[in-house]
Amino acid sequence: MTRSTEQELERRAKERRERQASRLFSGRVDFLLSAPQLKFLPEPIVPEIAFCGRSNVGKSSLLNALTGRRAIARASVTPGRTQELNFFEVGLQDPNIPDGKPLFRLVDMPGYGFAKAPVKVVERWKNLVRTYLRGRQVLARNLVLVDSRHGLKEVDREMMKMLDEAAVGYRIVLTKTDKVKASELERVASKIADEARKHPAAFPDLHLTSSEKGMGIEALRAAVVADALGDEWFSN
Ligand SMILES: Nc1nc2c(ncn2[C@@H]2O[C@H](COP(=O)(O)OP(=O)(O)OP(=O)(O)O)[C@@H](O)[C@H]2O)c(=O)[nH]1
Ligand SMILES: [Mg+2]
Repeated sequence: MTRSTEQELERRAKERRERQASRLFSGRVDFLLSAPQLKFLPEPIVPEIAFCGRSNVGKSSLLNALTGRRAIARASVTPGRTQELNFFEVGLQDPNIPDGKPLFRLVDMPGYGFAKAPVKVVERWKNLVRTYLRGRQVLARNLVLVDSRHGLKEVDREMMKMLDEAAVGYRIVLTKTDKVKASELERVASKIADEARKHPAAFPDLHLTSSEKGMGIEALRAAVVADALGDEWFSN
């Protein structure tokens, strides 16, 4: 097989996975519950994928973009709006049972690093997030969102360190790429990739996304489905 045929086959396989993942996200997606405290977490019965990142980085917007819903996760103009762990259910294990178990869940986490929040509130979030991330058996993957205009901040590094320690693998997702010039994006991305290589639990490849323009969304859908359900889920 020539190299170009091989590349062509790879490209088609990638597109097929993206189509299958997009079809899954265009099916059932439901808000399950909001957990302001640990005791309100749902039963850990299916894999979960968590979305972490600084306040206002675009977690809720990315969740809306992935699920193709305009406002399933409230996207806010007021930073610090998401103060609970919000759970969303995707897919159905048995299509004949409409209110049956989902295939997996997405978890919208409270944003960190919001300067105006009172210390007590910040401590409470930190504790909630830390305990969830360290102790959740069904947590399959984290997405650490980073604003492509700002790059990594100290709070992001703290979060990455905590995930390294908890040995929870994470993907770094650059958000709002529509807001920066291509050259600037390249510079920021390569700097973050260099730093990611030093973090044992970080994936080496970054995801470049724009919830606004839809960039990188299909590829991220395929990655999320693979993380939650394994490569076996994709049929040939
Ligand atoms: N231009 C652009 N704006 C975006 C994008 N994603 C999010 N935003 C904007 O950024 C702001 C914050 O987005 P959210 O999705 O609410 O951010 P969040 O991380 O959920 O914020 P908290 O819940 O407060 O932690 C909103 O005004 C969004 O419209 C994007 O891809 N491009
Ligand atoms: Mg939010």
